[in-house]
Amino acid sequence: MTNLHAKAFRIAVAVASLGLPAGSALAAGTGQPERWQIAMQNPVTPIARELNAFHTEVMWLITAITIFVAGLLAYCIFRFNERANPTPSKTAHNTPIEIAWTIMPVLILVLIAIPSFRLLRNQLIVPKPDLTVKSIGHAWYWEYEYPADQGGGFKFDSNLVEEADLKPGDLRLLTVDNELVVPVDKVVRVQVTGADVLHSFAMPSFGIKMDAVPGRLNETWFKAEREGVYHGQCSELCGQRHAFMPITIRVVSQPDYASWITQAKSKYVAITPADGPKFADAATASTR
Ligand SMILES: [Cu+2]
Repeated sequence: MTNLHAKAFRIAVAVASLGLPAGSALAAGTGQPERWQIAMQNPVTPIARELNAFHTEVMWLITAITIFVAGLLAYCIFRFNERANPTPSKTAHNTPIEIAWTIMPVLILVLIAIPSFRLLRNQLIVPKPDLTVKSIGHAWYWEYEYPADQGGGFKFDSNLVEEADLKPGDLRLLTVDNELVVPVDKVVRVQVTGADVLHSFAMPSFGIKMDAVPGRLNETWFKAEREGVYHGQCSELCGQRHAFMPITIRVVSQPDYASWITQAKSKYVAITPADGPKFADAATASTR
């Protein structure tokens, strides 16, 4: 097979596997990108599932509209060109058609707006959180804080593992030294801010992306339904090492989370009062 054929074959396989459920183990495409991936990463949260479903619905709608418009265009080109139709009609108006082509697009937009607004609402209104973590974007790494009132009270930096230091199984440009660890099946509220410039906290498999803005506290949430290691990246062009500040979230069982918290408390730096009031109420946190 030539390279081109091999590429076409892989794309065909990717297309064929789109509708299939992912295996029990974390497959490629879940929590990390996959070679020749053309669709979104496999969803692991209810929001990501809803987001992917909405994306697919709109794709089908776009495809139908594109085929319809291309068909009309082709029909006009072949049916009404100068040779096929030497004496053109002088018709300038047709009220029923004009009403139809005004109302139809409006109806299509309403059809898109309903699931779109529902999704936005589900993304923006955070359910009662079981855990709050704070994520601070720095040039060029992420810092995470676990509040004391939830058994944490520590903070740590999360840096990219450079290519020379990767161990087998690590992912180039995605593996970090200190992961954000959260329990499975719990609502995790993530408060996001920036320390210096704009960053964006994004996790494709969770369907979340939230700007990290200096001087502003944004929030988003997720409820991961499967244990595993999930990778994302800073998604706001933030400077020279923008491509080198990945986000890794490890989702573990509740007992594993409890033992991690115990270890982390002795491993990481305690949050001191000098760090200032870091955890705002949901009411004061901005989601815009
Ligand atoms: Cu950044």
